[in-house]
Amino acid sequence: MTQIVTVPTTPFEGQAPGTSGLRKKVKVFQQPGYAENFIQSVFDVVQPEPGAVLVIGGDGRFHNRTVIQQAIRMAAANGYGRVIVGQGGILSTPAASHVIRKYGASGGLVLSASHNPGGPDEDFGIKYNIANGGPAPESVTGAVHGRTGTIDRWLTVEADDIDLDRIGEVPVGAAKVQIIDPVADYADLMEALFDFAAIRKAVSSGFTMRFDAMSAVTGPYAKAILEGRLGFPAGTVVNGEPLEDFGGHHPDPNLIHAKALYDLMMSAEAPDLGAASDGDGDRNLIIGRHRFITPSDSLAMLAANIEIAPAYRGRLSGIARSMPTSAAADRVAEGLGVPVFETPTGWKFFGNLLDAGRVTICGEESAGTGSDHVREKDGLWAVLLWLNILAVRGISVDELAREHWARYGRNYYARHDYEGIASEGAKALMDGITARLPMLPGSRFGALTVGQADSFSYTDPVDGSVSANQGLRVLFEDGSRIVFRLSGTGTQGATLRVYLERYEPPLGDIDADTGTMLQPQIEAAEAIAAIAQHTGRSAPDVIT
Ligand code: VG1
Ligand code: CO
Repeated sequence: MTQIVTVPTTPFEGQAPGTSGLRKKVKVFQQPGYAENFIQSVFDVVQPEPGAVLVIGGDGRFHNRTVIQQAIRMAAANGYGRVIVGQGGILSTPAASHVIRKYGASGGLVLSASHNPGGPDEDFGIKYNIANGGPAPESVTGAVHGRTGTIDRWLTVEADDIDLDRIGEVPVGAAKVQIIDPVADYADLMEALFDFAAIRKAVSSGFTMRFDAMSAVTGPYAKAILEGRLGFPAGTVVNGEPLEDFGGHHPDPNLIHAKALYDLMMSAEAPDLGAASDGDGDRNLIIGRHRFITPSDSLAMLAANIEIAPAYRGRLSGIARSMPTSAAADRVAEGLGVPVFETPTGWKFFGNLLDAGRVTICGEESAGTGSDHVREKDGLWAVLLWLNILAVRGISVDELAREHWARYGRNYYARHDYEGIASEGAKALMDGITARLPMLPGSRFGALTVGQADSFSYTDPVDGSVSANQGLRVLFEDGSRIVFRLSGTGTQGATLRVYLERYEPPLGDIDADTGTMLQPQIEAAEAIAAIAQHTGRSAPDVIT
């Protein structure tokens, strides 16, 4: 009988999971007992059945291995019978979701701060996923946060660190710890979903791509699938070695942090497809030769064509998007006669809809797309679906986009981020808009007249749970809109996100410059929110 060790502790302030788990600076996580308190709070809330299976993996960032070793001992002390860990402590977020589902685990710990930078002075994070493979819903994260406020002990066993790099099984306390190949199960799943033969044929006929793994977790996955199984030449995947500090970059696949890829795709040497993924492998960036596809458009275009992929033939049941995501997908849903759901930001809100079979594909404007194959967004999945569609249809990304807009019209879309602003200023800005909401309908801003203004509240159609205060919406009579939200993933100060959208019908101006098209909404946002005054910034830090 292994001795279970009870370690006394006291609560830490602020262990509230945000949009996607608890994210803090590494230095915060390095305080003795900090990670342990949070992990124990999770175990206290979910109360695993004796012998339950737990999956642990992360994006390989700095501090990953330290927390994994500790989490393994704690899992053993808390009654888990088997702990499945990705080799090297690696599991991309979608791969972790798949492994949880495939092996019937009761849940998993995903160690990641996603697109946030890594290293001793940067960010770390812990997220708990439930048995369906998806992020824990608010009922669980709320209870975990509550528990972190009263916790007075955590449990562990006396055991040495194990070799995370050797595949196989080792005992820790009374638990069996299984180190698995982090890529194989996921690669098999992808091969079961898509027409790899068609993609291979396109590759051998000269289809070219570049995949930028941004020195983050998708490198090994992309190499195994794109170069290994699909036959793209070696070197197609760049920055393919996961690094603890992502090479000092932000592993955020947008036009700022993946600028080298963007520049290539706009140049004369551009391959057919350019793609990238984020720190933990759940986001995707899609750029065709001379054609950037916004994530909102990507969701709509993938939904419109998803039935080309073998695993989705004849079974698109519905589409879900987060509220700030553009309504481009709604037009596809309308065209195809399937329902569309509008959820709050964060993948946890898609779980019930996916479990109930009410939607097949979902997405967010923040470069996240996914389907019912797992319960997380999935970067490589989106890239492979694009490849499958392009290979079968034999058209370019640009042609597909133009054809799509000519049929459905185009939702011009941009997100303006004001990062690391003072929390008081951010709060004052949001409070100011909230106070004005009842007066806004009927107000004019340039040529725009407000039709409706509210704070978005979501009632889950499956379990009836209500999530209020999920962003402030200003909807104009011409169908355009502005959404204001504060980020729930940042680790310093506050980040304001301003989402801007305007629709052009098929016969309208569908090939214009996005910034120009959104100028009236940008001016209205400033007039409504006094952004410059509250943030002290005259322009956004990042436009995506
Ligand atoms: C951001 C995105 C949101 C996404 C979340 C987690 O949240 O806006 O759409 O689900 O990150 O993505 P926020 O609260 O900062 O706006 V990931 O790839 O960081 O796990
Ligand atoms: Co991510």
